[in-house]
Amino acid sequence: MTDLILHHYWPSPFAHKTRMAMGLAGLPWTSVEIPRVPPKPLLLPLTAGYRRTPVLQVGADVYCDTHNIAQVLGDAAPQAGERLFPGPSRGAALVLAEWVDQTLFPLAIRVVMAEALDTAPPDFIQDRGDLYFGPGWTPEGLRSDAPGVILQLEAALGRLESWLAGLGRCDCRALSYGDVAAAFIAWFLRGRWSRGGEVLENHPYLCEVESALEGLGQQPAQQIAAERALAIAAQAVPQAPTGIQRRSDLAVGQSVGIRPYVQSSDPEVFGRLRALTSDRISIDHDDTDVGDVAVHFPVAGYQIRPVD
Ligand SMILES: N[C@@H](CCC(=O)N[C@@H](CS)C(=O)NCC(=O)O)C(=O)O
Repeated sequence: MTDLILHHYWPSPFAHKTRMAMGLAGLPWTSVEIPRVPPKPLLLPLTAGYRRTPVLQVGADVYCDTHNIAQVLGDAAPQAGERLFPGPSRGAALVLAEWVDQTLFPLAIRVVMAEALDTAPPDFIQDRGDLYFGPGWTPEGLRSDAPGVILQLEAALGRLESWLAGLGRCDCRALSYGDVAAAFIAWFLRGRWSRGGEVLENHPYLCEVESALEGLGQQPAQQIAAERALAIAAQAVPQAPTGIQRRSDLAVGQSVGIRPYVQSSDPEVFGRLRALTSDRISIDHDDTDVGDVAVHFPVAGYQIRPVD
């Protein structure tokens, strides 16, 4: 398989989830470091404007969102699939990953951001507030909600702990992607919230999977400059299949807009529909810096619409 190139920055929790997944899968990868806040002039030509982190590039195929990326990693090599999704664990792992992202992460980011209000650079706070909380959020509201949000976070962590306690892992006795999806929240809270370490002490199963995954390592095989990654895309041709594999009024080649289905400042991304399966939307995009690329999004959590 062509190199797996991860566009990321080290403090990103979602990137850490993907780095842990590659460590668990035993897949070598190439690192491209990107800025933490826009503009991201050496990333957006590849993604048609999607600005979140991480993004996985495989030649001229560009995969946005960790859910999408997890499936690519699972398919990258036979042993990678078995390591990420051992036995029958795939469904449980992916369902848990979605619950963590939709329920647990929104609570964790509120707690972390409320604490960071006084210390992080104002442009960073503004950018992340708009991205995660949507229009109309205020620092005062974030701060005054924090005590109740902490209670909700602890309740959700308790639920996660009881899930892990069943087998000592997310879904089977071996580590799986479900454990990765749980462990990155522990990594995020431990590193970015002053009470994170203390709260996690009450969650020994979560701490156990976190330390087992940290032990597998997350270092890249090599690091390259973003310009080099753009050149790799320019020299490659998208490999992903084309076609509509499900009932839909959309047609291949039609112009579409796609954006995360949440209240946020994410820009809508435009392109020509390349493929639609039950869990992936792919668009064709061209840019003077990279030529033709295929940009892939998950169906779950993203809204697609025809554009005239
Ligand atoms: N649903 C997305 C969420 C990704 C996400 O929110 N990532 C954060 C970083 S941890 C982000 O994009 N922050 C803004 C940025 O990097 O510009 C995924 O699973 O990949």
